[in-house]
Amino acid sequence: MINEKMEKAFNDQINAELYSEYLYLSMKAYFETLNLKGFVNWMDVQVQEEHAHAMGMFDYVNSRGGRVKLTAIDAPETDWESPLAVFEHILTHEELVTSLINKLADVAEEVKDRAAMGFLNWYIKEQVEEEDNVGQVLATLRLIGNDKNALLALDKELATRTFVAPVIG
Ligand code: OFO
Repeated sequence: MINEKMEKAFNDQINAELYSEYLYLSMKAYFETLNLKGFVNWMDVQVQEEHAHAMGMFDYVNSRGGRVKLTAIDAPETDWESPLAVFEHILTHEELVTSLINKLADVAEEVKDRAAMGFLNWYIKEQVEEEDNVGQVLATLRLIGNDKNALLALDKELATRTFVAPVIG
């Protein structure tokens, strides 16, 4: 049976992951307005990944005899100045999520929930990957500057990203 404090911390993180899903969906809508379909695709993969992150915890709480309690999801931003501004926002956001996952792991340690500690290792590694993926696109966007052809080339590249359902835990 899951500890009450641990259960609450997981529920908070489920909300944060669903907020991430919502944020990327909003960014997808923004890129639709620019007709940059590769960026739209990249966001779509991100939306699916965030959903999987939330559901991984949803299923885990249930498997430990806990109770998932969903709460209101904050409204995400809807407008950005440029694709670069979007990716700067994403990096800041993912760094925040990394700190939230680390705090969740701290709770697991505090309540001596070894099973949860093991489970959360997957998320800790995933955050390294998330920040790296975003950082790579961000670095390219910084190089691109105002070069429209280079932006379209990047858009083509981002169109190739595909979603692979993660095996969590
Ligand atoms: Fe769930 O990793 Fe991004 O937010």
